[in-house]
Amino acid sequence: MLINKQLIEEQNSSLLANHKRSFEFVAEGINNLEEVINKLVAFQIAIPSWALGTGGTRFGRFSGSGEPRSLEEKIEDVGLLHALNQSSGAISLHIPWDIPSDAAAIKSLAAQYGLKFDAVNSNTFQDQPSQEHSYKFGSLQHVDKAIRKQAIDHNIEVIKQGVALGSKALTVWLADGSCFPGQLNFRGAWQRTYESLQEIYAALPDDWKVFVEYKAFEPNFYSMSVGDWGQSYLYASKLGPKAYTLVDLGHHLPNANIEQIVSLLMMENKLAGFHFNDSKYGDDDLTVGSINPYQLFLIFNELVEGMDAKGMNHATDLGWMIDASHNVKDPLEDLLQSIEAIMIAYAQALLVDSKALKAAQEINDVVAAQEILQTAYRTDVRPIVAEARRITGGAIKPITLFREQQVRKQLVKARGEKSTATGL
Ligand SMILES: [Mn+2]
Repeated sequence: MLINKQLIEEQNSSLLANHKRSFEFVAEGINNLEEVINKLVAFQIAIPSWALGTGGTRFGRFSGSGEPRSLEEKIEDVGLLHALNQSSGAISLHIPWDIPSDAAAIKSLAAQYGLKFDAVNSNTFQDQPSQEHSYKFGSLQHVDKAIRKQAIDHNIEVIKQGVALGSKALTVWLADGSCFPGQLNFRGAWQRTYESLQEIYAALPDDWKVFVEYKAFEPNFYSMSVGDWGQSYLYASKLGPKAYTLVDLGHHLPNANIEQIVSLLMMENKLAGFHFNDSKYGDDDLTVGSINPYQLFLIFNELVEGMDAKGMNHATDLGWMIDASHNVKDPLEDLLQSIEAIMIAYAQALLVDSKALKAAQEINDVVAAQEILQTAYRTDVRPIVAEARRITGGAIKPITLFREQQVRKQLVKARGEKSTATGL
């Protein structure tokens, strides 16, 4: 379903007087207001095709209702989010969960909703019914050459699917690793993974990138073949200029300084982009900003500082994706919250007085440095983010509109009480 533009306008006009008041109150203290709003308008975050249904845990999955039953319906859902917030103008597909039967038709359907295709994701972490060999003991790292070949061929197939959709990057996340000491020779596993990645790299079109995503643990609990940013960086640097490191916020050991990782990867031109989510303990895939919004702000602070130092375009030079999905919320409301959290953190980072911060750092004024960062972080930028949505035709209050219009109820009516998102 499409959200009627008129409904958005009607809701906005009923909220306009209050909105203007809070907007003007914050806006008064911001020198570069126009620039901040333009940057917020340009900033788009890709929605993963696997986040549109209710996520499961390893203990089970409680399906929601009215989940998208096909790729077409997933695109429809992302279109709905984008109509509401004007900030989710891209979709990231997971192959083979979402193989388009007719790429041209899917591409034009997405275009109707104003959506582009972000990075395509391969999957060698589970066996598909049709496949010959099992990935039980790994894919690109496997000791058996035939299994490595199957995994390489799959990645090349994903690139082909992505080319047909106008995507420009392949994300490789490997579940490969070992669960027990002695199971793997670390150098052997590294070398085999590297050689497999080289073959995939060779199949990339000229204007494509490959993102090597790392994860500290799970599903393997002793070693992961791409376990941290150092290992990913090693692969990416040896592979060549089209290979980058992808940072998934939930893929670190507890208390890792992610903002420092981001800063250094950017310094070396090896940061691909993000999978946003939040976590308390491990790879919890919780709503972005739900646990640690200050960390999210600090990451954006490094991003803005680092991108500006290199003259990068915030909106287009890195890949911005959500990778979160959970059990207990309506997935669309969850995604609206995640996008809002990202936009808030980005807006706050744009407010940091970077000159004053640099000056404080030069004289070791630790107190002033903290004050500068926290002044930006403690600014309530929600009206600024809402204004960026409003002027582009989005809703001042997306979740309220989603609820008032009983969007989920309409989706259930169209798709059924017991529809389960494909791939989940
Ligand atoms: Mn991820």
